[in-house]
Amino acid sequence: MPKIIDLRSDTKTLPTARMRKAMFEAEVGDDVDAEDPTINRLEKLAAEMLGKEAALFTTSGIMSNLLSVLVHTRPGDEIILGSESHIFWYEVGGASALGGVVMRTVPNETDGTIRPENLRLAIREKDMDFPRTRLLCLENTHNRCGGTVLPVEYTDSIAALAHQRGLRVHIDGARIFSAAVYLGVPASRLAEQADSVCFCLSKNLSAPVGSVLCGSEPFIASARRWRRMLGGGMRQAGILAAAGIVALETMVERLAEDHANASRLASGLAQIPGLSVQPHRVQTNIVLFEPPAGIPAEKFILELKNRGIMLSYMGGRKIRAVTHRMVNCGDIDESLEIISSVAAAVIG
Ligand code: TLP
Repeated sequence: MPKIIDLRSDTKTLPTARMRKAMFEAEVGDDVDAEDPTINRLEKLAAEMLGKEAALFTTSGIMSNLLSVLVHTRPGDEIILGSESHIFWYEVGGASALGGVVMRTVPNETDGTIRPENLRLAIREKDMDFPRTRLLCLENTHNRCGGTVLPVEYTDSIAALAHQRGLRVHIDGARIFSAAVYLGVPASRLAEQADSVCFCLSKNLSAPVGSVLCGSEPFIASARRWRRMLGGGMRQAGILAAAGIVALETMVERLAEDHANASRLASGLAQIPGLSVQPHRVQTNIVLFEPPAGIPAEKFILELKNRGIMLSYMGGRKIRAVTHRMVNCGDIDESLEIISSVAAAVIG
């Protein structure tokens, strides 16, 4: 079989040998009764790393985000989120379907931020006829904006604005450890002003399953009940949490390598005639680019797939490449050669 270089997502990473060993040896119990020592250990470690009182192991990033909406709001409330946010684009409308909230989007700038003036305008005054604006959702790093990092000062100030107006703040931090590594600060600093934050174990951190939602004790107690209602009480899931602990202990620092590979990829793409890419925008492990003029993105992706390079389609002309533990620097150079030859062939 020809070699495949899978740049579709960091969700494609497989568990490491150390993770599999930890899973095999994990001490487990019934987590619905909080009796799984390995899950309890993961939750304690995650809460510490994110600087929150408590944490909850969940099945996925989507479940963590949904739980956060369910706890912070009640049906009929309005939540504010970026127009490019994952919650709005890719979570099957769950916040509205299951939480009964109105999703109000405000434009995401290209760096993943939301302008304070746009937030101010979107927050409702108290009025008999209006829904209650209850929650601001941020995303760090920002997936559809190309893995961009929200600066600490920005998060602090936008959260302060939201709080002044009576909103709660949630951070979808699926890849927050990438942001922390990029900025050289602990992840807890990035979530300091947020009421809740979640991150994924099964993306850039390479664990096979799961996400962790962090917040205050009462917030997590309530999220635990909602998780149970959604059928997310997983019994002896310490087997999974064991890999999550290894992920937190061994996979965070190495993210810098993925970021370096993403930069290398972006700089290489910039040298290929016809492609459109902004290497200076690449901060973490996501690279967005466009195919040569006149070539539909989906067609270009298919051509590359036939040559063993797998990429994601992001709508319009946008193509996404994500670097991760299972692609090394040599794979990036090989990808660049193939992309270059396919680009030359389609330009003709
Ligand atoms: N993102 C995935 C999917 O969209 C396929 C990807 O490949 O990037 N928040 C953010 C910012 C995410 O990027 C994702 C997943 C999620 C939440 C949801 O996580 P899961 O898929 O574990 O529920």
